[in-house]
Amino acid sequence: MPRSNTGTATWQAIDARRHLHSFTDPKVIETQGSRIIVRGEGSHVWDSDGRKILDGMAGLWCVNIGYGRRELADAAHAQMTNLSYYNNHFQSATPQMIELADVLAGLTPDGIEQFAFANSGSEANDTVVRLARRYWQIKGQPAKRTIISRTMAYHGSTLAGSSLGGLSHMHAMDGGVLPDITHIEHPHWYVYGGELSREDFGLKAARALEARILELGAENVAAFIAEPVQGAGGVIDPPATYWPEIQRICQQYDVLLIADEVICGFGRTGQWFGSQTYDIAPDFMPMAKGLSSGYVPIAAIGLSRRVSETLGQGGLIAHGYTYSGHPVACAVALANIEIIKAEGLVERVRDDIGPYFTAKFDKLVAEHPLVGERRGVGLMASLQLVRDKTTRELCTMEDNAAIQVREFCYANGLIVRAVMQSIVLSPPLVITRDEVDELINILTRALDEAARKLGKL
Ligand code: PXG
Repeated sequence: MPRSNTGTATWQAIDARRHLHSFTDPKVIETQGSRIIVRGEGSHVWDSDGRKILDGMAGLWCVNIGYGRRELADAAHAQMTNLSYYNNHFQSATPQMIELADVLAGLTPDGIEQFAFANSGSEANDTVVRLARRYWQIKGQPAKRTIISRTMAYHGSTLAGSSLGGLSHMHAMDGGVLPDITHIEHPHWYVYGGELSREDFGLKAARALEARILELGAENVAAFIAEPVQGAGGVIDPPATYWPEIQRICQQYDVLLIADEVICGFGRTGQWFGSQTYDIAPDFMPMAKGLSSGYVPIAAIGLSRRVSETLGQGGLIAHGYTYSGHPVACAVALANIEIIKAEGLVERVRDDIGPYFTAKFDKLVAEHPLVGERRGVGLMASLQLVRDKTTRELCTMEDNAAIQVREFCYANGLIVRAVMQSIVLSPPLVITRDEVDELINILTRALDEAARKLGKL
């Protein structure tokens, strides 16, 4: 197709015929057409009709420094011109991967000593599964293979990633979950807490891990994997009691702890990593997205001292990808981290724009008849849509409120996600106060409209 052949209708027609989308029903593309995004700057993107849209999701939770930063383009250009590719297989390395590993060691919690590289969060989690099982083999306990995860978790879309995830529609897509992966309940107090206090429910949810370990036998359990705050499952931040209890259980039963930082990493929660926000000491820290602010694909996996020392004693690591530690991706990630540091974006989320954003959401919970709960921390947030605030009765799929809100927002220049009956937001960390006001304004109008349709306003 000639490149000059542009225009929304033409793109949509070719797209419908030639392109199988991710996480989309092809029939929707056929009947409604795709949304073609052509440009981005700061916290906004533009579509192929020239419409300016505030991106409340930072792409897919990843464009932490905002769109269109020249520094990253310059870093990629310089690296491609000097050394466009080399790998880390068979004893090789490039200065960029070495420097990035060293910089990451300075940002991650104490005890994270070494880094492996991959190209996506899914690949990072596949890598973790292989390395965790390898760890126990080297330790002489090859039966420790099972990975325990949680319902509503998202850990990727590869075979291991989708199995680690706890989303039933993903399991249904290809007929199930890989062997030696199992799920416990996730800690969503508002829905599952019943009469328990948030704190008591946090302990109960964590103790589901202990029960599952005892059921399987600790001698068969390799690791527990969890996002510090569940992201794609609807931004579910756990009660304060949850993580300390999980940590105790993992220690007591000698189960490796995997903190999936793919969304939480690089400032999203107001610290460099979610593990710092929740005082978690993981053995594996897969990270991606904000590592390059989505400018290029790259992922890394932080390894604790005991993991890196054990793997160091076990001979050949028979694992790796052609593009593990790609020098262009590493150079871009380094430039991205430079910007996050220079502009104090982590502190900005913690002390300034995060609290500003949260206060606006709290106001909606207090005042809006459709909003029952605010969840999240830093700049990842969600609003639970409810039929009844006092009984915590949720909106149903038939109410269709979340999708209505999402569609109203898009039609009025704002991208949000609808997850079950929640509205999810994860804007760029550079979003300004004026842009937060714009976001809240459109979102409030969308909520009003949905509430009117349900007869609640
Ligand atoms: N772990 C977590 C916690 C994630 O959020 C992945 C792993 C996989 O990363 P890759 O790079 O392989 O996509 C993710 C990705 C959504 C949505 O619907 C979320 C993600 C990806 C696509 C859609 O919110 N998260």
